[in-house]
Amino acid sequence: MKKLNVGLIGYGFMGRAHSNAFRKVANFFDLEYQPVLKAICARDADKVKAFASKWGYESLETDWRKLLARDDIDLVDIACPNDMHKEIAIAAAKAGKMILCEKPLAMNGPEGLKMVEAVEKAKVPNMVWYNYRRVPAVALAKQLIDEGKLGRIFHYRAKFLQDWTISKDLPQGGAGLWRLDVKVAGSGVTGDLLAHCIDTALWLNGRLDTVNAMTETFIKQRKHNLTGKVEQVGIDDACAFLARFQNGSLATFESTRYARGHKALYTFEINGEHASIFWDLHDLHRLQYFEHRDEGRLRGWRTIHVTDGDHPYMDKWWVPGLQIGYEHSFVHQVADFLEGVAQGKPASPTFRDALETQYVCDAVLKSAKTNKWEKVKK
Ligand code: SOE
Repeated sequence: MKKLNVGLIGYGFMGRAHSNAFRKVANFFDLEYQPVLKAICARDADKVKAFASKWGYESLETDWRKLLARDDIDLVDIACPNDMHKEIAIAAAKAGKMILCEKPLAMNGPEGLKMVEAVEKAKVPNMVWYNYRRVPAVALAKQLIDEGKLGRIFHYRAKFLQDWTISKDLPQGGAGLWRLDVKVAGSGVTGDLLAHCIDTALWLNGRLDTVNAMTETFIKQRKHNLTGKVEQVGIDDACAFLARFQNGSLATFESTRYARGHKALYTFEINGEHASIFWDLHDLHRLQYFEHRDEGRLRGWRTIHVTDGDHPYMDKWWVPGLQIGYEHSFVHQVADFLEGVAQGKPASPTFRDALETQYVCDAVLKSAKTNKWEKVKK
């Protein structure tokens, strides 16, 4: 196996999810390349040291520019807050590194476009961590749709519901809470949660043409962790939008961090001419499927336990019937990326694919302001 040296930037929740994937992938997949945890980089020297020792990184940096200047780093993984993505990605492309970037690609479309131009100019392999595409049940949904089992698609319905920001005493900004600070996150639930729903939707059902959205910020002011002052909240706490796909189907998307009782309820349902599909992140190893062409007396929603050897990715894990979970979607994504590197074929979503999601987010946020239908930039 050829070694591929990884330099990870950021050690939060996503830094852990990615590190775990790099460590496990070669144990389960037969690949030409094996990731090596070469260096971890973040600003806080003590924390970065602790992270390096816990996860087995060989070295550490506290300045990402130094990481990019190193000859022994092949791949840069950007897992730090959104406002840093653009600068690091462009510099990493110029340094000729392969780049993985945490979602969303950027703060907005124009930033994302510059990142796309940089990686395409440098011709470096690149991918964005929209991990839910790699949940076997979601990948199975993609197979069924591509095989034409659903026929013409009429409806797409997606939701991503959480409840962790309801308290008005929760501050904004700083480690762990930068998602509430618009200057760092770019937007609220639109870029953080709906971006996942949009990415999956574009993958499963094609391009989105137009959107009509509403957003709300329920708590207008919060103490900022870095300044210690009470400041305006600039993110969208909740967002719902209607959309039309290029294939003529109609869609509704909803996301909030104010749905008491829901921690990470990502669901989607697709209704086609012959069949329907429903998926739920809380039950991620199952796909619900309704087939109208079944014999009438037996017709009904069936629950497919997506754990058999002929289900996507499942032959790489245990024996049929034993399920896997959230962390494995990241392992699959690294496996696909490395396979792509070996074969010279980009693994999706590339930066360019993810730019499409960014453009949908931009149109959604614009529509919430103008109160009008907005076209998605192509
Ligand atoms: C937010 O709470 C969050 O962690 C997102 O940032 C992730 O992308 C999502 O997968 C789970 O929720």
